[in-house]
Amino acid sequence: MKRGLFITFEGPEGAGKTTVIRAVAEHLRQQGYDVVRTREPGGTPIGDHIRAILLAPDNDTMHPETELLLFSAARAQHVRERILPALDRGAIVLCDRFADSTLAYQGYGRGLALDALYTITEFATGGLTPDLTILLDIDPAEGLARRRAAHAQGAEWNRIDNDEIALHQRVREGYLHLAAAHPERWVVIDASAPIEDVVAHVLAAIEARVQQQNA
Ligand code: Z5A
Repeated sequence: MKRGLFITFEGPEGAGKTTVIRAVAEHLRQQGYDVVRTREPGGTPIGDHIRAILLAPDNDTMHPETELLLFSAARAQHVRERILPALDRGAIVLCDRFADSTLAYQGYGRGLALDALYTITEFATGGLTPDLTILLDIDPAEGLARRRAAHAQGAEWNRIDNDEIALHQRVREGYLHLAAAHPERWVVIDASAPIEDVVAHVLAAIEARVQQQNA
C-alpha cells in the first residue's frame, strides 16, 4: 500500500499551529485527500491521560527527566496506535508538535543532554521521522501575548505557559538551529504575518512536498 505523508508543525506557544492546521486540513480535504489531524502530547486515549498530567499547572514539581519520559511515552503510543496506521493507508497526517518539540523544549529549553534525547526519541518513535516539518516562527513574547488573549476568552492555560520567557527564547533559538541543520525537511514561515498569509505559505510548502513525492 502507498505510504502517506507525515507533516509536523512546530513553533513557540501562540504561533498559530492549531489555527493553521485546521485551515490546511479543510483545504486538503476539499482537494480529495484523506487527512488526519492530530497533536502531541495526546492523539490517543492513553496519550490524552498523559497530556493531562504533563500540562496540569499544579504539577509544578515535575522534574525535566520525568517530563521527557512522559512526552516520550505518549509519543510511543501515538506513533503505533494512530500515526503509522494512517500513513499505511496513504493519508496525509498533520501533527501539531512531534519529536522536535522534545529537542526544543526539553533539550534547548531545559538543558537536558541532546544525545540522550535523540536516543530516547528514536526508541519512542521506532525511527519515524516527518517528511516535512513546518516551523511557525514567532517572537515568544508575541506568541505568549496571543495565548494570554486567547486564555482571557476561555482557552486553557498550562504549566509550560507559566515558564519564564527566557526558556521560550531558548526554545525558539533551538528550533531555528534544528531547521538550519536539516533544510531538506524544514520550512520556516514567519508566523507574525496575517493568518491568511501564513496559511497560504504553508499550503505552498505542502503542495511542493506532495509534488516531490509524486514525481
Ligand atoms: N511540549 C514539550 O515540552 N515537549 C514535547 O515533546 C511536546 C510538547 C510534544 C503543549 O501545549 C505544550 O507541551 C507546549 C510544548 C510542550 N508548551 N506549552 N505551553 P499545548 O498543546 O496546549 O500548546 P501549544 O502546542 O503550544 O499550542 P498553543 O499555545 O495553543 O498555540 P498554537 O496552536 O500555536 O496557536 P493557536 O491556538 O492556533 O493560536 C493562538 C491564538 O493566536 C489564537 O487566539 C489565534 O486566533 C491567534 N492567532 C493565530 N495565528 C494568528 C495570526 N497569524 N495573527 C494573529 N493572531 C493569530
